[in-house]
Amino acid sequence: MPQNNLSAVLYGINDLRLENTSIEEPDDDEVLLEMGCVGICGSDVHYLVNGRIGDFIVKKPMIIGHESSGTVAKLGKNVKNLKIGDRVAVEPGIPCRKCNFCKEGRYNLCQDVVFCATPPVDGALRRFYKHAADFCFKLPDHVSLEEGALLEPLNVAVFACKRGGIGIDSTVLILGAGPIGLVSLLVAKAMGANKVVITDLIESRLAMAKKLGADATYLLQKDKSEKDVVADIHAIFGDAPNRTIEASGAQASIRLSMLVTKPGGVAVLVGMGAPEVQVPLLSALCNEVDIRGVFRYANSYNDALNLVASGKVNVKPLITHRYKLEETKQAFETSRTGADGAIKVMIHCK
Ligand code: NAD
Ligand code: 572
Ligand code: ZN
Repeated sequence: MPQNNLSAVLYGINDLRLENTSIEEPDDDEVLLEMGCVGICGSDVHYLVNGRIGDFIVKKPMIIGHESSGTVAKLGKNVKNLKIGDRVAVEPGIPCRKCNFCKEGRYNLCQDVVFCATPPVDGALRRFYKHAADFCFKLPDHVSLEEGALLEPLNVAVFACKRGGIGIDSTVLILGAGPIGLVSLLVAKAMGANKVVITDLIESRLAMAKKLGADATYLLQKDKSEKDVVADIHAIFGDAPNRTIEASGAQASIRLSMLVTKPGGVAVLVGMGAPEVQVPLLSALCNEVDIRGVFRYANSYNDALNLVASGKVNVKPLITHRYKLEETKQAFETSRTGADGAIKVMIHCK
């Protein structure tokens, strides 16, 4: 096995370095992976630009990347579910497995989760990376390593749509057409939603949404009143949407999710922006609009993989840019600036 373990190490604000790190030995229940693909997530860029997200601060060098896939290179002695050469998608958060949240299956709420590239935990953007074998999902031959990496954001969407109870009677508004809004669109359609409409401030993002199958798009204009925006969206649906997925984190959009959703409907909050926002809570209360938060995902990797493997969801068009591991800095620059209509930037580690 080659000894090179080129890794993308974040030292602090705007200080991302490519350097060799040691190849770790897998523990008994782990596998060593030769990494295939790592997608860049908005949170990776946020750590690079700001050195922190809320209380999670990059205080010591941290390997970045949590949307990943790879090929099994070595097996820990207890591993039964995988063999050398298997290609896998990596579920990046390992919960404690012991607390009540874990035991109840709501392991995304585990307070002791170890999540790739959330400080101080190292991530997966390197040539070799070890991971718990039961958080690796074997990819069928016809599912690529790129698709394997994209299963991570796809899981956020699967979980959000499940939280929203989306089905054939759903009329769905998605607020924000970034990667998370776009995968939510794909999953809502795959789960049978009757109509899916998506909004953004950026025309090119809506163009991608159209390409991915949105029934309609709505370009938000910042100077339009909230009341007029609600009326416009109701006109597009011919009614109010009974499900809304907020995927921008912007206050204006979180407010809209509560105002625009049909009485008795559900507003699913995925976007994370400011820790405190002003919202029309009384309106949500009086209209019995259920507000449901989403924190990452739990028990959804198999569902996300099945959606891709069955062809019900095609995530490939989301990838707008591809780079080699050696080009990581350029890859982050493309993702940060959104240059050239960048949506999902994918890094190939081999
Ligand atoms: P992104 O920044 O690429 O996309 C957000 C999109 O929202 C952009 O296209 C932007 O133009 C658009 N937008 C901004 N203001 C808007 C407004 N007022 N109305 C409509 N659209 C608006 O981010 P992303 O990677 O797609 O992630 C979306 C959000 O989801 C982020 O806040 C991210 O932190 C969050 N997120 C949360 C979880 C979770 O577990 N809850 C997981 C992943 C991502
Ligand atoms: O794919 C997982 C993921 N989670 C995001 C953002 C992007 N990608 N979250 C937003 C930030 N939070 S956090 O709680 N945190 C930094 C741990 O503020 C996690 C979920
Ligand atoms: Zn992410």
